[in-house]
Amino acid sequence: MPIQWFPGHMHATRKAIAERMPEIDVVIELLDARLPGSSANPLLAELTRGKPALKVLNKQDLADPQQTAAWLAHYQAQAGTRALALDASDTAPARRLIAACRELAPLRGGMVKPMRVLICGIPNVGKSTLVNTLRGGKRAAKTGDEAGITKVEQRIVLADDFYLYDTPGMLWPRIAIEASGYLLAASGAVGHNAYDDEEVALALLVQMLRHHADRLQARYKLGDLAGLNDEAVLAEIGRKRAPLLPGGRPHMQKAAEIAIHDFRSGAWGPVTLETLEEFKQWEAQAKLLDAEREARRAARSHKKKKLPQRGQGGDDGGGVG
Ligand SMILES: Nc1nc2c(ncn2[C@@H]2O[C@H](COP(=O)(O)OP(=O)(O)OP(=O)(O)O)[C@@H](O)[C@H]2O)c(=O)[nH]1
Ligand SMILES: [Mg+2]
Repeated sequence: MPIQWFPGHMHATRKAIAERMPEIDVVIELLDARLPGSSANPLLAELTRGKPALKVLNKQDLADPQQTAAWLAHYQAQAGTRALALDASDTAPARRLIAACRELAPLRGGMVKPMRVLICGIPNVGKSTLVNTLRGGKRAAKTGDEAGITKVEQRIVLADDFYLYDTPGMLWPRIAIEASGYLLAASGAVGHNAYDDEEVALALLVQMLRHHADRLQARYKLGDLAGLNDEAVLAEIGRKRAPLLPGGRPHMQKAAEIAIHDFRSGAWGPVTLETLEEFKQWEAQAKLLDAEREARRAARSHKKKKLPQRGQGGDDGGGVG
């Protein structure tokens, strides 16, 4: 089942960001470098349109450097946008963001016109970690490895003329690309009650088999990969890493939890789950499906309009004698 998660606190965040935008000079959107397309929030794109933008591919330490370079080039090419990759807990590179903000909004600065920077992105992507790093390691914002740690917008004063706004993680009301929903869940951006571990682990393994099959092979000592699909790999993980069920069957739920945990913790080594070309295809497919759905909806409502309405005269069957 496609994953959708847009609970009440995200409605509130959407409203809070919309209200804050008029006074924001630069928007820093954090993306997950392991899923640089799926973690880009279209709702944030809409809310922040027209503002100078800095795209940060965060968790670069967990991502494939070659893929990160390709995705950076893609985002750099967008108008009014700069992109860089980071490990949010690494101080020196994080501080480059401050210089980048000043370049993007050169007219801001000084006590009269302080720089106001909004930090936004999907849940669990590392926004608050980055804020703390920029504060020189002082824990200004609470962080944690689950979605929804930051509950309300928080203003952090970096310097007298430089303010940061840390915002709660936000997704969007309808995730049209099914694969993206699964990868977002795998990354920890989705509340646990909104997805099924096995479905997420299988989607994760599909992408791993496409792009980093050798890592799975090494981690789980899989032997020959030829002919192994996602389900077979998950079963193997279950056989190797979890107690077997009665009858010697692999425990697929446990295997799924192990796969997701290993991905999140970086136990597979640096991996990127989607290429730019692949993500563009997903987008095009989703658009097509949306257009088909819309056409069906229009046809249904057209048919409904043409059907004679009971009791409204003009037809044979509607009236009561
Ligand atoms: N490996 C790695 N882990 C990171 C990085 N940045 C953040 N994390 C971890 O990711 C988890 C989430 O970090 P937070 O800073 O709480 O994320 P957030 O975006 O503020 O999350 P919400 O407030 O829930 O939206 C924490 O366990 C961090 O330690 C990074 O660059 N690399
Ligand atoms: Mg946070």
